[in-house]
Amino acid sequence: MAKNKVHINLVFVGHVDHGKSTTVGRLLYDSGNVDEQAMKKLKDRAKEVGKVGFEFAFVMDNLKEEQERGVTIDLAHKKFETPKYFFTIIDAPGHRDFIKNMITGASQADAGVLVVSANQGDGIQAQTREHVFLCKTMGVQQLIVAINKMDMAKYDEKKFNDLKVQLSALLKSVGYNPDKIPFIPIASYPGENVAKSLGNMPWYKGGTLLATMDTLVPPEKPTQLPLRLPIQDVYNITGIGVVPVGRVETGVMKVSDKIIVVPAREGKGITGEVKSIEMHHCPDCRAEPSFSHYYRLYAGVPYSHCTGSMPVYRTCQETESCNWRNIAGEAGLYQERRCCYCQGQASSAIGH
Ligand SMILES: Nc1nc2c(ncn2[C@@H]2O[C@H](COP(=O)(O)OP(=O)(O)O)[C@@H](O)[C@H]2O)c(=O)[nH]1
Ligand SMILES: [Mg+2]
Repeated sequence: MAKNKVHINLVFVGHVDHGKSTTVGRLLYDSGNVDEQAMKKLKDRAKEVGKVGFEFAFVMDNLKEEQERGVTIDLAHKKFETPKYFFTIIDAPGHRDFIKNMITGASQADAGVLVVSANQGDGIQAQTREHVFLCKTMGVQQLIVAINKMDMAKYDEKKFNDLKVQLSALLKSVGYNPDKIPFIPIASYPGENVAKSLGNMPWYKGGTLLATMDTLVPPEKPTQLPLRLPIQDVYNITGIGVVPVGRVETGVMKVSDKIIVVPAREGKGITGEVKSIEMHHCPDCRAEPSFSHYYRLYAGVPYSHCTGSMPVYRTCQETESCNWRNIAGEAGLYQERRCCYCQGQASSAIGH
């Protein structure tokens, strides 16, 4: 990865079928991150499973079930570079059945792109509302709104402006300042305004989605604070050992650091050592805040001490740094993001 560029985790959210995966796929394709050959294969695959038009979505929707159903189920992460930043793009599922995965995605993100379809009868839907609420709850500080499927709305300026007014009211109601949020009319299937402008909306004077991503403000990096690392998932890999996965929220973690995983099985914490760190499957020697969960830490800590059944919902046993409160939501209890890591993941790691 580009070490000289600031890293931003960017989650794509919004109601199912409004075009999140297609937008991400188009962004990757138009910027040269997916080659012609791979795109052709995805197009053939879409045809084969009776999902013509889903080829861009399939860039992110890799699971067999996702492709057959034409719906994102799990989170997908892709690295992506703009002239200014190094992004980890997180494609979240919009379907209400997979809201748990969307919450995990939002909890990893510094910024979000809310995708809303301008097609007749679409606009603000249940998961548009819910995702805006959850982004705010999970601490996603900045949003970009992409009003998609403008081709189906005949690239109509009025349609765009009407939706912008409605969305501004929704964003304001959960605590975002709509005046600071860029609204971009796009059509990701035909490729309008995602990475390139095709000239279908001469009334729109702003930048493409790609250009707007570079106007995001880099997240703060609280590296001076003690290490706090939410364990999002834990793998037990034969020949390697226990591999917790998570994102550093505060502090810095380096190879050979002694860490404590808390609360662990008995609630007393357990010590271990960082053997190696990885992000996007590349070895790294240092993990800092804002790096997404793709790095791995190999610690001498038994698997059973790291595992938590439901990452986002479990109760924190470390009270010292966790001043969190519960927020009731539709799918159960959502907790404020800064606490998710001390509890949800069963453990946080404290550097010494
Ligand atoms: N006409 C048109 N169709 C689109 C556009 N964006 C997405 N779609 C279609 O909408 C459907 C759902 O897209 P998908 O990316 O899977 O939506 P997601 O559930 O939000 O990820 C697919 O058939 C896409 O081809 C667009 O800008 N224009
Ligand atoms: Mg999708």
